[in-house]
Amino acid sequence: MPLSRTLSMSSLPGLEDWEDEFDLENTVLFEVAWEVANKVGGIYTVLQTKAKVTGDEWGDNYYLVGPYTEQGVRTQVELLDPPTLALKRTLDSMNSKGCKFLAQNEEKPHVVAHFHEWLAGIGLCLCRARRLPVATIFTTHATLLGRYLCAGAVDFYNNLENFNVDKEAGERQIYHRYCMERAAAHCAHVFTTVSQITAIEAQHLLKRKPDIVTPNGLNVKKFSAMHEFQNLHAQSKARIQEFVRGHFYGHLDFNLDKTLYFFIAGRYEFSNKGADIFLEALARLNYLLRVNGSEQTVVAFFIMPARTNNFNVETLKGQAVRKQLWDTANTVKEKFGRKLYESLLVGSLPDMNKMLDKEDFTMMKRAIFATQRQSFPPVCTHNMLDDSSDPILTTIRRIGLFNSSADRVKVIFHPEFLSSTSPLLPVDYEEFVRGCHLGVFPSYYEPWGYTPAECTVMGIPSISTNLSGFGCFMEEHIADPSAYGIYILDRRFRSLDDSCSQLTSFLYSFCQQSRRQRIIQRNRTERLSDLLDWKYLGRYYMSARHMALAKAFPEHFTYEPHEADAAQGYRYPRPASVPPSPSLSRHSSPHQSEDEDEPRDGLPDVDGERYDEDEEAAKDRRNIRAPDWPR
Ligand code: G6P
Ligand code: 1S3
Repeated sequence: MPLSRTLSMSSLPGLEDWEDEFDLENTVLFEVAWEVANKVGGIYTVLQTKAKVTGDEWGDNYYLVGPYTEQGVRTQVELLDPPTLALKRTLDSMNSKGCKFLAQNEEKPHVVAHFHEWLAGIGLCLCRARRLPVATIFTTHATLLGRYLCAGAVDFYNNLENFNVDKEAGERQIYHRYCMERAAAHCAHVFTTVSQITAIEAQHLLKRKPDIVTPNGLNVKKFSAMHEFQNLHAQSKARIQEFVRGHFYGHLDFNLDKTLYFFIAGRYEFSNKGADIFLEALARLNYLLRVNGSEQTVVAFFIMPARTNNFNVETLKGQAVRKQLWDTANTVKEKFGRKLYESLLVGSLPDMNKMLDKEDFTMMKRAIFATQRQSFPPVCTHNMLDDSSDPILTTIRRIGLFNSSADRVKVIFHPEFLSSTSPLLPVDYEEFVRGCHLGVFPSYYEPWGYTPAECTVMGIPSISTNLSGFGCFMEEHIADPSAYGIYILDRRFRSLDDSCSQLTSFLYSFCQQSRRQRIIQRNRTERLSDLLDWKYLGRYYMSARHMALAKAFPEHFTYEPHEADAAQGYRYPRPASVPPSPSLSRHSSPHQSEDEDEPRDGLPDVDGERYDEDEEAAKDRRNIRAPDWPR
């Protein structure tokens, strides 16, 4: 009796549930990676978020294999006895022989072993070399050589087919690792990668075309009401504002209500992740906002870990000064309140001249005095070990974004991942993203790119590129991405300078949106989250496993190739009731204030039309054209 499984995506308009019938009885799945319960980078996110859908499909027959780290075991692993006799015997045998294994027992299950990245790929090569009866899959999340080539000054995408791969790998002293990666790709029954653009790269650099593209998904948290995630934005923004109040003490001459928070985050690969072009665009944005007399201020955060020896004194002082002001205000408020209360108790209105005494004024003056500072607010929150050669700091020095009063764009480089226990900015990454207005990820090398995807599921607009897997995926599946707050920068067919101008124009037009337009746009962004849910994207991994089983055990399994292509041609429709770009839907009056912008009862007015979020979403569903899949 075949096990049947349905991937439900009923909230994606036009995309039907995906019924899958595949006999998984007596079949076991091992997923092997260096990042199992070991938080290093994006692959950890893939495995951790995917675990639920994979567990739903495979139940107790799903095993994740990773490195043993004390920290990982303490914080992420629940120790259990082996659930089956077969596994117990295998583990006992491994222990007694110093870790030699794979699958030898009487039950002889069909084993699928899925290896991620070259580090784990060596296991795959050994499986094949020893002719173990295992269906193997190799997924690369980036090619080693691609990452190295892009980090140098190489016109990568125009020369993909021309690289002498052995020579290039040798020159970069990664030949041994490159060979392992290439061997794993070739040994695997099924070779997959995370995006179409990386598939092309792999074809040229690893010399094998991936069989299936397995895009990365997320676990999407569903809110019962739209305003819930909007409220979270407001709450998290308030936490960021508190930090900004402290960081810019003595220079708080800008209106926090008209301040936008942009950010870039990720592995510190300066040009691969696009920090270079982002800084350049910020300098241009600063100029545009200044010459146009804009009231908006932008605070741009760079969250990229670098070598430091802790927070710097000036940054810590900023938060201490803010706290002191807060404490002073509270002390005075309490004294004031007590006097007011005493006065009311005896039935008289207080004499306002006697409400504050000399001591109160002295205390307040002292607190104000502490906010005097001779220097600009720091651009970096930490003491950097490589301060003079750090690429972000070097560029900031060159473009002169020093957080002066005249600057409309302020920069804060936080060279450490965020944590809710930080004395500086006590928020975790998710809370930080929710509080920001725009994520900016103008990567040059980005096989997938989880950062913009995370923004999307939290309803925060983002900028990605047509050189990132995420950007290409969204471009393919959404009729009008920018209307949904998904801005895709062209880094493929334009010069660096032209891309930078395009990025500047994205940033500048974002700054010109009213609060109401931002709220509407966030609603639309959040609506796309289903597209990035593993409940939908998990189907590609299923296909890869089925294909591997069919190749390794053809007498038991057959594979229907159309499964993998089931969603090709699917396009999420353009929002039904509004112009394609939010920058086109302006106020009828130029004098409308931010306060008037707030949508009342969820029914703001857009270009004279009444706007209703639910109505718009419903129209989207009605307007969807029949998808032309499967092909
Ligand atoms: C959410 C909240 C609103 C708040 C708004 C601020 O939508 O529900 O109460 O006014 O965020 O938006 P902004 O884009 O200005 O941060
Ligand atoms: C890689 O991690 P990275 O940031 O070094 O794998 C991630 C997960 O597949 C992917 O999202 C990212 O683009 C790759 O670059």
